[in-house]
Amino acid sequence: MKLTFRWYGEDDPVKLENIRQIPGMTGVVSAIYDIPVGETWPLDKIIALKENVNSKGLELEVIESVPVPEAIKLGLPERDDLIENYKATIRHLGQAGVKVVCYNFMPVFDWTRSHLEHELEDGSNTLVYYKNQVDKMDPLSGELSLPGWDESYSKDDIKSLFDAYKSVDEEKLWENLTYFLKTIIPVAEEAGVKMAIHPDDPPWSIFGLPRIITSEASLDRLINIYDSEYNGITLCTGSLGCSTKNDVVALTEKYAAMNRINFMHIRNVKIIEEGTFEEAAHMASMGSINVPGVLKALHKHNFKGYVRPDHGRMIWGETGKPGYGLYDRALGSQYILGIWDSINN
Ligand code: DNO
Repeated sequence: MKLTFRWYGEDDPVKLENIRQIPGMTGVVSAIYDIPVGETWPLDKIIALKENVNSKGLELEVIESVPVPEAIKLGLPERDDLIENYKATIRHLGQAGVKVVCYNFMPVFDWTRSHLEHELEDGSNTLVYYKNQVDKMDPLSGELSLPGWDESYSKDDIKSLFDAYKSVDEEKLWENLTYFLKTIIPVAEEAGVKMAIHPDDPPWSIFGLPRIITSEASLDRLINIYDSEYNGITLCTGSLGCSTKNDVVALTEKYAAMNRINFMHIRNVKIIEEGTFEEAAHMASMGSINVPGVLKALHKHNFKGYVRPDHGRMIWGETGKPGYGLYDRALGSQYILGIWDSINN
């Protein structure tokens, strides 16, 4: 496996120099953040990003994310032009040596939590999802501000998006995803860029919007849309594993054997009850995810792909992007490598 670390560019309080000092870290996972969603990423910008990362002794082989515009998810007439732009971005990424693109197909909201700084007993803080609190939130109030959104929507934008999604149920969303993948994957194959869909986080419908990448059945359906290793998965242990319905070790085992895991996100979550969870340190006993079991499954299938420690808590007084501080993710990376080394030896 190749261990990587998510980095949000020059504005990230975590610096490339720090990432470089984490033992075993081969590269960063990043994106171009100042191009509006839907536009083609220019080759020169991608190359400048890559050169900057390389100059600090790190690789840039994984992009997370190239966001999919809502019009593609909604299947609006302008989707064809937007898909052309997306294809051009994939070609440019391939030319710059990028090997994997992580993306998602979640309507309107990316990952969603009820609190971003929930204090734990040890004084650290973490991201949590309490069902009873999310159920009370009103996305149309204009007051919601959650992490992970690739766009900041105004109250009016949100309202019109919710209206537009009234005619898109799960089946329609599958249809639109199918249309997208059938056009994109042949280009990804040519460009040498493996696509890796991120599961919905959490893996259930929120605010009445459809969510479809939630389970083994949906991952099976996804990979069967286009039979190619370029049409693969980001197996995110925390997103899938916050539902008791998903056995992430079994899922890792299955899709690693099929060579469809193009990217691994390793995160631990503690399920309080179905629908409610707290994010936890990577060590297995801190939460509900059997991280060593996941790594053993990857190892068994000789996994050579990219892995990143996903969300960490905020510890040692660090402040920054929720889930994406330096310290706890660095600790998580060493837990992952420790397990990997012990399997190897
Ligand atoms: C959360 C991330 C997601 C992910 C996107 C991929 O921390 O894993 O925001 O980057 O869903 O498109």
